Amino acid sequence: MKSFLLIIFIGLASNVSSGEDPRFWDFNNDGVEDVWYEDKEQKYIEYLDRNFDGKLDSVTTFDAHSNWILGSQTDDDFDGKPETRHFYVNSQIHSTFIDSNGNDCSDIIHYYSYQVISKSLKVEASSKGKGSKITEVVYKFGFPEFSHTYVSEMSVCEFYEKELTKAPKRKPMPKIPSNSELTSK
Ligand SMILES: [Ca+2]
Ligand SMILES: [Ca+2]
Ligand SMILES: [Ca+2]
Repeated sequence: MKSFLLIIFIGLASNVSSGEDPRFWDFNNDGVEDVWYEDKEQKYIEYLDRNFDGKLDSVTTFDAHSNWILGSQTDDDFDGKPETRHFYVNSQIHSTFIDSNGNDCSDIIHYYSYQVISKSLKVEASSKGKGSKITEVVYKFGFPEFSHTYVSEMSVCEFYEKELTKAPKRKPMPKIPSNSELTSK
């Protein structure tokens, strides 16, 4: 681990001295870029290949002025398809919505309190063909403290849509004028 950090540090030092921000990195030195960045108006996007298989598995949007995270999408089973969306408030993780079976309705949802996992919901279609079965897990110190199961009249997709209304809306921070903009007024 120490040598890995040292390599990163040397890499950072050499890039910083060239006077330009690095826009991509090859972490494992296999000649394939593992992270790169794209600049957009008021934000920038980080593209990441966490398991070095050459396939993108994490896309995160940052506010360009504060560097706060606005939102991210990940492929956490590394099958090449993103299924997990992460929502943030003030750059802190608020909730994670996972579509485990690829039907465009998240069926596993995690909620966080001050960056610590607090509650999980798993929604399954009822075996009776109508409604759904929900398993709720409550955590303490990131470890399950208790769980219970209940039934809902709502379908998996209806339940997901109701939970999605609780997710924070993504909005870029207001643009902070640069020193040159302020002095030119
Ligand atoms: Ca690489
Ligand atoms: Ca990957
Ligand atoms: Ca996936």
